[in-house]
This record gives sequence, structure tokens and C-alpha cells, in this order.
Amino acid sequence: MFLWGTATAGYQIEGAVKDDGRGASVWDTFAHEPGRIRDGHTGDVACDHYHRWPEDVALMADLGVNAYRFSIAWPRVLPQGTGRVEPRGLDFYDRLVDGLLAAGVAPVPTLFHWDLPQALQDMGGWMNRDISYYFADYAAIVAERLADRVPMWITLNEPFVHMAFGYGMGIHAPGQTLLFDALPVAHHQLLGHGLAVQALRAAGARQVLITNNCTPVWPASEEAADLAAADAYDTLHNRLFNDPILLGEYPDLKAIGAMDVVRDGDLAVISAPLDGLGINYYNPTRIGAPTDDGLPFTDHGITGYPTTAFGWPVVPDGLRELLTGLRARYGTALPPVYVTENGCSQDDVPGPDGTIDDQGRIAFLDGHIRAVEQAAAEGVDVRGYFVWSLLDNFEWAEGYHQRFGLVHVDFATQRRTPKASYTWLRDLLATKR
Ligand code: IFM
Repeated sequence: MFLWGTATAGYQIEGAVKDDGRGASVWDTFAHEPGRIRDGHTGDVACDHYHRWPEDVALMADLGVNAYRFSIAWPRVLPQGTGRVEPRGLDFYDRLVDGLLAAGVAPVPTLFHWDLPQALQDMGGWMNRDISYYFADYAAIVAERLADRVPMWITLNEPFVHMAFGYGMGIHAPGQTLLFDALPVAHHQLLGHGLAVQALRAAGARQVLITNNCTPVWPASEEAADLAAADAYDTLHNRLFNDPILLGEYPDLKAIGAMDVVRDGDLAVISAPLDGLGINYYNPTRIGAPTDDGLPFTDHGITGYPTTAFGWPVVPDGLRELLTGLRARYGTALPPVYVTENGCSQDDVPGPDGTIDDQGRIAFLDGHIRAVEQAAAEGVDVRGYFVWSLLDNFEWAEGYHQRFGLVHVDFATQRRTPKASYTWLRDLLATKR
């Protein structure tokens, strides 16, 4: 059965950051540091999904999706990241899973969507190899509680973005600016993924995936320097995270740095077979030769396409290109693919009658769903498509300024209003059924 879903993440929607014994995460710390988040927004309340989840599940049932990708907040389950388990945190996800199943929506939890317990950050976060093992312990605890009812698990969300934005450039939590010295974060996340796969399977998990953020890389020209820079960027963004999982080896990293934290046996753990590969796609990236800022490439930006409120180019065919490119690179090593995120931000403002006519989002989704269908027609085994996102939510460094939801959220009142794109998708899904 093809999975049609929506996707969200804990810190972006749950709020209730102090409820039921939840510990602090790196995002609580970071968001409260002055100047980190646009207009000082935080995820303290977000969409208050922690209290309003029945309404949100009802919205999904009405939409007609058969799957929901959400994330489990590690600090709700283990407030200090390791050690004492908080049963009330597990109870919340238990209720959510049962609520989803009762509504005919398959729960697809992600175990790590960037909200590392602050106590583990105080030990060095993902720069510290020990965190990989703590992650596997946490995965085991959650799976022992939920694996009887959860059909599909995702270990990590977008380890590239977490490494690059969180540890490389300091745009996301934990706000470190290590540039290429952040490469151990890639390896420790991947090792944590592999160890978690073992833990999940031991606890009876049926299907296990990882979600990578991938981008087709377009060289700025056919000049050798631009081609080499594009290759370096492709290595950093895509292959660094797909190759070890699918091929059991790192790509040649000499253009970007050295991976000197790999120990014997790690790659065998990392490359354990998966039941699928989750892919998050937003846009291609155009890369040219380095300037003098010390990086081995320059992002040239892409012109000539419509853009989202974020300024990201809307290139639906990039999704077809990405999926067929994965198939070409990995061949039979590529498991079934699930598009675990795709969507766009818009400046959605309710009209005088209260409706939100987000035609741009409808065009975006229509184009990208067609691209998935085209990739399938070209031989890619695609088995799911999840819209980012169900709700307008806390968009990290942008706070509440970027609205990605099929459902509008008035953050002053928490009122949910389905947008025109929600109705459009509901009608589409009805025809697909
Ligand atoms: O909101 C994020 C999400 O947390 C991870 N993928 C990209 C989305 C839009 O920026």
C-alpha cells in the first residue's frame, strides 16, 4: 500500500516543554538565547499539539491520509538523555499511537529530529561517540513500548542538516561553528543510526528507515573548477550520508576534510540492511568554484523558477531527478524509497471570510506528486509521500514566520483552519483510493 501522509516534528509542534517531567533539549536552550531565533520565538507553546493531539489526529483522518510521520522527543522519554525513564513521556506517545491507529492512520515515528537532551549536549553532543550508544538505548526503550503497534520506524531526521546547521554553521541548536571540524557529528549520528537499527529489530520493530535530506547538485557551469566544487558539495550533502548506509563505505572526502573517528566495525553496523530510505526534498542546489571564504564551493543560487516564502526555488522535476539519480547511483543497493518530507512555505493570511486560498502550495504539491509518479514510471520503487507539514509550526531559526502547513494555525488562539491545499489534497486522496 502506498503511504500518503503528513509529517511533523516534536519541538516544532508539541509545546508543553515543561509538562510531565520532560527534560530540556538543545532547542530549549538555543531558542532562549537572545538573537538566535527570528523575533525571539521559541517552541515553548508551538501548536500545543501535546494537549490538542486528538484534534490534529481528527484533521488527518478527515484529510484521508493513511500515515503520519511525527517525532518522539528524546527528553520526554529520558529527561537526562540516559538513565531514568519518564513514564509520562512514553504514555503520551502511547496514546498518540493508539489514537492514530483508531483513526486508520499508520504511525511512523522518527526517533531523533534534532532535540537532543541538553544533558547529553553538556557531554559534547554528537561530537562525543558515547551519544551513539545512548541513542540506541533510547531507541530500545521506545520500541519495547510501541513496536507491537508501530509498523515503520525512522531513526534520524536529516543528519546532514543537523551537522551542518547545528554544529558547522551555528544556525541551529546547539549553535556551534566548527565548519568542517563538525564531520564527527556525521559519523556519530550514522553510528547511532546503525546501533538503533539493531536495538529496534531486537525489540520487534517491523520496518526501519533513516531519513536523509537530499538535493540534486547542479554545477554552475561545465568548467572544471565548477564541476569539482559541485562534486565536493554532492559528497558533503548527499553521499556522506547515503554511501555508508547503502554501500558500507564513506565517499572520498578529501575535498572536504577527514573522517578520522571511524573505528573498525563501524561501517558494518551503519550499513545494516534497511526496509526503506526516507528522502526529504525541497529544492536543487547550484554550486560553483570556491571564492575566498575558505569553503571548497560557493552556492550560486537558482534563478528562473518561482520561489517559496523562504526564497527556495520551486523545481518539481528536481524530485524526479533526485529519485532517478539515487536509483542510478545505488542500483539494487537502494531499498524502497519514501519521500518523507516535501512542501513549501507561503505567507498564508486568512481572507476576509477566514479561508486561506494557498494556490501556490496546491501547484507545488501537484507538481511534486507528479514528479514522484514520473520517477516511479522510470523504475524507482517509491512507496510513500509525506507532505511537510500538517500544521503551520515552529520553523527553527525562522520561528513562526515560515508557514508550511496544510492547516493554518493562529498562534494566538491555537485555532486550526484547513487551507485550500488541505481540501485539494483530500480530494486527490479520495480519487487515489
Ligand atoms: O521544518 C523542517 C523540518 O524540520 C526538516 N526538514 C525541512 C523542514 C522545512 O525547513
